[in-house]
Amino acid sequence: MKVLIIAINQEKLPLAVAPIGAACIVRTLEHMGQDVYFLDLCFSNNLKRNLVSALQKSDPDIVGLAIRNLDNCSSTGRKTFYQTAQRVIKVVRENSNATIIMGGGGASVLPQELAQYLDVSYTFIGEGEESLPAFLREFSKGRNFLKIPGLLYREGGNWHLNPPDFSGDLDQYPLYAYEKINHKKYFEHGGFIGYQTKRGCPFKCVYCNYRTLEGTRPRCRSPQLCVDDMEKLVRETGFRDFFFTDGVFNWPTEHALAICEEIIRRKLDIRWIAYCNPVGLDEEAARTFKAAGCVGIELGVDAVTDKMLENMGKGFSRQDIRKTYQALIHSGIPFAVFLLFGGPEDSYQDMVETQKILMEFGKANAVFASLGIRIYRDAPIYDIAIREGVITPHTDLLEPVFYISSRLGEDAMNQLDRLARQEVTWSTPTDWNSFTVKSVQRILNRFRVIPNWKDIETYGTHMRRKR
Ligand code: B12
Ligand code: SF4
Repeated sequence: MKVLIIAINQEKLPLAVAPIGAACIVRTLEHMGQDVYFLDLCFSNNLKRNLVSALQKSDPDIVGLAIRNLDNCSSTGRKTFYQTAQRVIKVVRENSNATIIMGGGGASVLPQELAQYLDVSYTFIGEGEESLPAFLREFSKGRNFLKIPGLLYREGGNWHLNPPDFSGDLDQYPLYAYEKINHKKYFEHGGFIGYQTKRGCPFKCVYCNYRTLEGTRPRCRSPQLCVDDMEKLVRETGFRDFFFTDGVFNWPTEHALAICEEIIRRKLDIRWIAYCNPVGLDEEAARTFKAAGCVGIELGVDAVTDKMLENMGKGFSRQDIRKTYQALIHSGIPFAVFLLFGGPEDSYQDMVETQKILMEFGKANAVFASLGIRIYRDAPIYDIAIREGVITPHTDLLEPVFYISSRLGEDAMNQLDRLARQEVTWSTPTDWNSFTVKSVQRILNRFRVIPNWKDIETYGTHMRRKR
């Protein structure tokens, strides 16, 4: 069977993200002995021509769409991307008889909505290393899809959804097909070598849907294998800047530390950035991260006041945030703090207090404050939004719907903007969508300033969009 995998991700700012999920699928298929072709549309200037040419070359029986993003999850300056998948499907259907399947982070978050909108009969939720091979075996033989984990499929006009399986052992999976990715191009657009050290997050943040994508039990790839892979990626690609794509890199802490110790032991000369959580990010962890090449931490704090930490389900305390601030400041690792306002019962008072408390803790290189929670069906916020009448069970969530606490008035975004303007390192989506910031990002990407937020203090006041 011939399979063509198409990576659909055309968002290039703040940085272009290499399609490592699609490349995992390519490698899995190669290991099965399938004829597999790969097309990455990220830098395509002529989608139709590139598609037609790939279809002619590969003559596929199956076309697999890797859909990474549906939208930018931003309540202000909203952008949706799923229409690109629709354009791709139109060209595929006009130019081949292949069966279309789809997967990826974007497809997994709202599979029913997307499958119906795009009229695609097979959608994979979550990871594909086990489910896709199982599907292909059934596809060519019995066509009994009942046991394929995480598959949403249409049979006789009815939709069936099999629960995903999160028991796969990451040590058994091969390294993704890195050689199929044009790393040079991604690096020119601020990109990194993406690398995943684990799947699964045990935290219960109110807005998060990662349990559907990866499960809730951390499954770690052994530190030795991770560093073997990283050595190989450096050697084979010639690049050395990594982004750990784990939802929380520093949890379980022992795993993150073991990877860092292995990097240090092998003297692997890399630079890396990761998403971290204040739980367990203490002085020792920060020192070890720095020694292992960490050049930036993106700290998912979201809330700071006791009430909002509780309501956002964060699982850490204000004291944990304070300790992590101190540890990062002492270590000298640049860090950016991400805040998400608008959660249940959030108020202007909480916003003001949040800024005051964080400024008392010290200075982060950047604070990114956004407003409004993108509602997904399988995130805890869904039930709250139903209860409060923000949505009904019939609301179409493909076109993004945001939860914003009713205690914040119509003017919430302006209030947040005004607050952010009081601190030079703070910014909001109003700034990120401005022409000036986009131009600055392009320049920083071009000169490979990483992380691209580390010097915001020097240009922060100029990036404010005039209101
Ligand atoms: C790390 C990450 C980032 C990093 C990426 C860093 C880097 N250099 O790689 C950064 C911070 C840059 C980022 C940015 C954005 N991200 Co992001 N990101 C993630 C995260 C946490 C991991 C993605 C990843 O690389 N996973 C590892 C790979 C190996 O797994 P995978 O891609 O899921 O692939 C597996 C399966 O999906 C499946 N699969 C994949 N393709 C296919 C195809 C077929 C045919 C099949 C069968 C299976 C299959 O098999 C693969 C192997 O198991 C996910 C959430 C998550 N937990 O998955 C969000 C996520 C993908 N991001 C999301 C979004 C929205 C964005 C942004 C648009 C946010 C913004 N406002 O700017 C930007 C877009 C940037 C861009 N240019 O694309 C959303 C997408 C959903 C949506 N609503 O659209 C997600 C799902 C988070 C969420 N909110 O739910 N992101
Ligand atoms: S937001 Fe981060 S810490 Fe919270 S549940 Fe999701 S992945 Fe885990």
